[in-house]
Amino acid sequence: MARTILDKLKRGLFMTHTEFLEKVGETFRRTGPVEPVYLDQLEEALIAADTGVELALRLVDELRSRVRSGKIQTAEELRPAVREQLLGLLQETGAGPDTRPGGPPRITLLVGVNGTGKTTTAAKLAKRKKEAGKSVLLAAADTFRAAAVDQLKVWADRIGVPVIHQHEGADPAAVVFDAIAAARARGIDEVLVDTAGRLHTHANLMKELEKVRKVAGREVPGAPHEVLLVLDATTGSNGIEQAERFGATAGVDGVVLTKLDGTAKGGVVLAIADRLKLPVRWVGVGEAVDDLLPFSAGEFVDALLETAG
Ligand SMILES: Nc1nc2c(ncn2[C@@H]2O[C@H](COP(=O)(O)OP(=O)(O)OP(=O)(O)O)[C@@H](O)[C@H]2O)c(=O)[nH]1
Ligand SMILES: [Mg+2]
Repeated sequence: MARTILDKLKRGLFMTHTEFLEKVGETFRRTGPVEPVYLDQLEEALIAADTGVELALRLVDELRSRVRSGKIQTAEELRPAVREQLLGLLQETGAGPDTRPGGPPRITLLVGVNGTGKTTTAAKLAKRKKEAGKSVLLAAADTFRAAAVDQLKVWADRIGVPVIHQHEGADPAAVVFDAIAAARARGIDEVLVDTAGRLHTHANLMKELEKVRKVAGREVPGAPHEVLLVLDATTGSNGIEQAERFGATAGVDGVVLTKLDGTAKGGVVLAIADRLKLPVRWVGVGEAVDDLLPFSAGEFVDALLETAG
């Protein structure tokens, strides 16, 4: 398993040979006393990798002061120092899958703007949970487009889990209500709710999500137990802005970062931890149903730094 995430991440990170890899690699291959230019290069590389300017400056300033005070003396000490910084940042948010119990049924909402990978992730998660021995039900609460229900049905058939849906234009909260009733009747452990990424306006979408949350909470104490914001890693810092818009109203408490196979800008993981203070719980590394991996801070940082050669 550990190999899988490293290999897939590395494949993703290798796809585009960015400045990050060149510059960080260059810095980490240095030997002897630390020169100011090494740290400048590291700073540029972090910025180029979409960590966000503020974070890059903060991390490298901290290294600079350690160099000044003599705590870091040689270039060889830079890589472990950066590793420790990045790990610390990620671990603060409690990165990794959410293990808090809930339910039954335990309710998870998948939210996010259109096209980020909510429906695919709902299917991938359903398969993982099923394989972990849980009974799972999918709720098709994206009623905005008829195709959304069909897409979820195709996935559900493929992985062999039931899906609760209504007609196009139905009230998503009613779909969730039905799904919870069905889950109760069938003794299902987990309900995964796929939601719409786009409505006529952002305010409508937020209102709709709020209603879904309310209905879930009324039907099952403590629900929704998990609200996962699905973010597309290839959108870089735009994704962070989307997240800020979503987070406040939708009660998001974790992130699924999709399409990490299609970007060399893995730094967005760090930006999520720093700016949103949200844990990355899962990463999507491809379009197939098995291409969802539990996020591990250690594996991620190693993949990032190892790739930098
Ligand atoms: N390469 C790659 N593609 C992904 C990943 N996750 C999702 N996709 C693709 O992204 C596209 C959009 O995925 P959906 O799951 O339909 O996204 P959505 O958020 O449900 O979209 P809307 O319902 O329109 O808001 C599809 O072509 C997926 O196959 C991933 O981790 N890697
Ligand atoms: Mg969808």
